[in-house]
Amino acid sequence: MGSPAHAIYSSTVNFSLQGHEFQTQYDVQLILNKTAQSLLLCSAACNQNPLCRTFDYDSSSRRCRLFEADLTNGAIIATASQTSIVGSVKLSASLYASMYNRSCSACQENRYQTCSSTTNTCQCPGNSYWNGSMCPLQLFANATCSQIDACRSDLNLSCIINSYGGFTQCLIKQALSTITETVYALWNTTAGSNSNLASNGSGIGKYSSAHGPDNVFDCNTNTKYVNFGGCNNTASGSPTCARNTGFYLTLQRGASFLVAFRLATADSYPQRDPRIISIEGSNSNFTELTRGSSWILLYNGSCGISINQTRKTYGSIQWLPNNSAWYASYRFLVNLAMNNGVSIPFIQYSGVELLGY
Ligand SMILES: [Ca+2]
Repeated sequence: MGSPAHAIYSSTVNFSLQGHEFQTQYDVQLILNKTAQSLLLCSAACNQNPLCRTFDYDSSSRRCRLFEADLTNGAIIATASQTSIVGSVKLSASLYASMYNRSCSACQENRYQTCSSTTNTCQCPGNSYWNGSMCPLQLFANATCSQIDACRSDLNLSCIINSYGGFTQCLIKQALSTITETVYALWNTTAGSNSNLASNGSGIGKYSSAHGPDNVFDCNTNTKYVNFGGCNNTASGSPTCARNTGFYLTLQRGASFLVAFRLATADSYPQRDPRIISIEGSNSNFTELTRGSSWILLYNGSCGISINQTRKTYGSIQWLPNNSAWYASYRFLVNLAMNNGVSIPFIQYSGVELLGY
């Protein structure tokens, strides 16, 4: 065999002692489970699949299993069958160095790197990442990671700074709220200012008794949150009714890393939809959450709802710029509605989805 970097679909394999099989940490890492007539054919099947890093073969049952895992997230274990053996594809930096990021001709018919059709360069194969010298396997949920692409992107995992900021972890983006959050309604409140709690009823400083803040996180666009804010005429309203209203909550799941959000419209007039909103975060004690100084501004801008958007549907996802901190509490305020000078009696929305880690 010539220089490994130029070898065509070749690999070197280390074999275990007889009486061993391979055990993956994650079931998804089993690529193939079939029968093969010989160890050589099973070994060849692994070699031909760039994802295969380990295989095991039992010459009695002829079971041939190919795995994406290696010894970083799998183990060679003893088994009752003395005819079972494990093969591990031998990997070293020299196999990767001569081709990474080069034109695809450098990795043609090579199992260690694949040609990216978008950049026409040699890149790490699926579920692995370039760490500067090799293509180690991407990591699974909660694993410690040190670079942005080190986590299994096919499982929606990203490498995120954890709540202590000391190391990073592979985490999955998800909705941060549950349907049983306790939500406090606000009026006459702007980012940085003290919170004014709204009570239920009709008119100034009230939210609708029938459409309270608990409807924001109930995952149901048929229910809405209606806040009258400073509006003293709940029938005809005014052009500025319900500006600077919203809510705050302390997430039941605890400190979370908010990266994006989206809002859903309610059932009636689109002029009553929110347009510009602010989001602040806090780790202060519950009793301090009414103080403006407890809150740190994370977002101020479009809420993602479009003009005359279809009723009871979500607007586009809005991303927070450069949020790098974890907060347990979030304050959400609507600064401006869609009314554009038209009188409205209140501001309404059917849901807010907070997305993060
Ligand atoms: Ca709702």
